[in-house]
Amino acid sequence: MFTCLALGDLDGDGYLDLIAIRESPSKGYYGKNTGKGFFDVFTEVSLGISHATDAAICDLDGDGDLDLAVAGDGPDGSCVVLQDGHVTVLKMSEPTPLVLQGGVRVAVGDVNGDGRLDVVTSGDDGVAVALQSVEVRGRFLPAYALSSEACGGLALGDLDRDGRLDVCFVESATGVLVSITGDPDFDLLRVVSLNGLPPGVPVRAMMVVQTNSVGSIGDPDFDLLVCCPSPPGTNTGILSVWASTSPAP
Ligand SMILES: [Ca+2]
Ligand SMILES: [Ca+2]
Ligand SMILES: [Ca+2]
Ligand SMILES: [Ca+2]
Repeated sequence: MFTCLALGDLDGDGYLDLIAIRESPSKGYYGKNTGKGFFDVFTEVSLGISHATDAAICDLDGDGDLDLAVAGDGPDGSCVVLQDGHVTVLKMSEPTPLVLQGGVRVAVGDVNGDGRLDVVTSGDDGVAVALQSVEVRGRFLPAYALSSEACGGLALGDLDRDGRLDVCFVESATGVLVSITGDPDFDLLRVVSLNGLPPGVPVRAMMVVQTNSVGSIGDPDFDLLVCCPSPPGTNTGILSVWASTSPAP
């Protein structure tokens, strides 16, 4: 079963390519966009983990080539796969497991403001962050937990506009939406903690949006969209909008 599709111009030819993640057996596939309306033969990308569920495409090590961060909720957790030099045929390095970091969702962003991208995952074991090493680009430190509750959804955005990315997720059992600074120097400070979702409802997806960019709420704050699937036997899901109305700092 395929669990994730992600787009990025991995070979740098100007056309968006495709990464597809299959959970079991756990594999990644790269489809090169030919630029003629279809994707070329899918080639396998080694992930080295079981139960891969989600992928983010980003230039993790800052060398100009797009890389992969992949969430996995098997015993060997998540991984990163760096691109090995800019070549005409995609060449990925051996996957590197992320220590102490499982999950079903993955996001990439610089959560501690050091200019290096970090990897965040969320899932039944909680939310974890692996900071990128300041000494060695592309190497990630053992993860630390932002929450040890079963969590759904994952999105990064600077909700309080203090210049640092915040990590947003829902603690599933209580339905509490959390936005927390991902920087360990800030002692896991919760920027926002909101009740409102029914306890126990799974979260399918979460986005941070700046709604003034689509003209609906009309202020420059970042707002959150949370999407929950329909409960069994019903055809009504939940789409929650958490609109920030805080004044400009
Ligand atoms: Ca391409
Ligand atoms: Ca790279
Ligand atoms: Ca960082
Ligand atoms: Ca912030």
